Amino acid sequence: MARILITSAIPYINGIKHLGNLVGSQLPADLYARYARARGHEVMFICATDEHGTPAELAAAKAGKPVAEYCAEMYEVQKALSDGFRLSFDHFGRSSSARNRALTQHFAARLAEAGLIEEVTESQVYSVADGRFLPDRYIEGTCPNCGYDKARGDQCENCTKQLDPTDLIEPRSAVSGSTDLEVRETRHLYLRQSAMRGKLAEWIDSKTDWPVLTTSIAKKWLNDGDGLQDRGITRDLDWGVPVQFDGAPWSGMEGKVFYVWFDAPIEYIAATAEWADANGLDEAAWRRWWRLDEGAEDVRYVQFMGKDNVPFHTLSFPATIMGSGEPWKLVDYIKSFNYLNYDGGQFSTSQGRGVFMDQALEILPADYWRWWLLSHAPENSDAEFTWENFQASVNKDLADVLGNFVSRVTKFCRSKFGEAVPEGGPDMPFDAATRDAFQGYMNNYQRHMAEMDIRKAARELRAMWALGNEWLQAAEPWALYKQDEDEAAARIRWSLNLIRFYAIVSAPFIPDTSDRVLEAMNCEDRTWPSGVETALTALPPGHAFTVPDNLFRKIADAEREDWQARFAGQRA
Ligand code: B3M
Ligand code: ZN
Repeated sequence: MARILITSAIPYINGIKHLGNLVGSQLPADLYARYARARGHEVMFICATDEHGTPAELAAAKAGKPVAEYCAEMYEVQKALSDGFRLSFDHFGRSSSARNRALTQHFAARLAEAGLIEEVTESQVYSVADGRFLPDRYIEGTCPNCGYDKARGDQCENCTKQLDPTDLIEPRSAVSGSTDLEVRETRHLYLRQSAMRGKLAEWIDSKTDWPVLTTSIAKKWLNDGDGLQDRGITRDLDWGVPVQFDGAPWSGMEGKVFYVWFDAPIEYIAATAEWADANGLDEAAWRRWWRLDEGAEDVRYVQFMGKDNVPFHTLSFPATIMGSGEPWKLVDYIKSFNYLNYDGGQFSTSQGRGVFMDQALEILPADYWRWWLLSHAPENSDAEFTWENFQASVNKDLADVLGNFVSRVTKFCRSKFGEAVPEGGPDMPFDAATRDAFQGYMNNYQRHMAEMDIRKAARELRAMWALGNEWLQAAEPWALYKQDEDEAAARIRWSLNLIRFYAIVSAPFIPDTSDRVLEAMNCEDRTWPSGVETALTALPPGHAFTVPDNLFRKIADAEREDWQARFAGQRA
């Protein structure tokens, strides 16, 4: 048994996430957490809301609410949705917590002691009407390259040219539209990441088992990008962790906050402390996951995230940890994801294009989405959600293969033998070839799950479902029943056991269905099967069960077309 610390990138507080966000970190992290627990490991699975920064402030202003109130409300909304998708976090924290404030200021103090923080004077655009400095992306104007009139100060969305705010023609505030802008000087603190280049490079080089997607991004930024330039870690904003060092001020930094990307990853640690607080546990309870000198030496730490978050997790956050000079746990493995596109384009939060977490649960239960998203996870390349593909996958894999097997077997048993596992015929399940094929799929499934090869794992699981169906088709207990009732009883007994087996091994993908099936099978023992053969004799003759309602319903063509039109854009 191992101890596994699992974190998912923490979603921004401003607004409900779409399915592309979900499959890029939280959902695969949940799959892995569930699998690790099922295999008997001690797991700490952490996520949180990322509550600081300009987007949170502006979203609150748009909603006409004080930002703290807005964040508290949106936290509840996001928490309810993660519960709805059955994301099994041990704790879902908040980056605005007192724990994170203290830890962020603690790390800042250690970095300052190590001489890794320096003061820099910058020129920045100030909006007189808004009474604030504007981050680059909140300055809009006409693109000097293509003439697009809604180009942002960091980039033109239309022609993708990278811009500086001063490049824009007729710049205006994206907050108020005001053109009363001036360039003012402001002082900020920088983290001297460049001083840690050698250490970071050595560390990344030692991670030879990381996925190519992760290391390629890390190395790109390390070697030829701007990723290791010294980085501003403070902002002229009201909302965030106040710039203090173990509670002590830094002259000239009054009224400023730490940059959201400085405090957000520290929230992984803070949320674990929040977990201890919420459960009435002491400091040692969370520190044993994070401090190498207090028990974390034997922890394996795995992070899940979308590819755009990789530089922050391979360079910036490790720089914070290493630079602190304290024995905090560094990540052992980073599983990163490409993007999920939506029906011929991209998911778009601003345009309301695609399916968002709340809408998904309004139209179908979580397991339908979990199965499709995980079995099509954007691992080696970007993936695309299409309604046709979703419909086909639900109707075939879930309804025709898994659902149908459970329904046929339990109903046939009830009608011929009653609602208990029938007795008679040979003990030995299946023929040897079927058993071996099963065991082969099972071995592959376990290997892929352990290696976080999600699509491959889904494929092996689907193969186990399909093999059961094919076998049953050929085994024909319904035809056999008239000639050889004992043999038919044996085949139904193995099939009922197979249902229980499916419920246990499929649980990381489709946990609600698994619960329903195990309840119907009257089975509380969820011990992971040690081998197919023993698993298929677990339910003895005479064991009572009930016939569950249909596990999955099919998606009709008309419904599919309806949804396709409904989610094409313009979400309210
Ligand atoms: N909130 C970006 C995102 O949701 C950011 C991740 C923080 S992880 C520490 O993609
Ligand atoms: Zn342009």
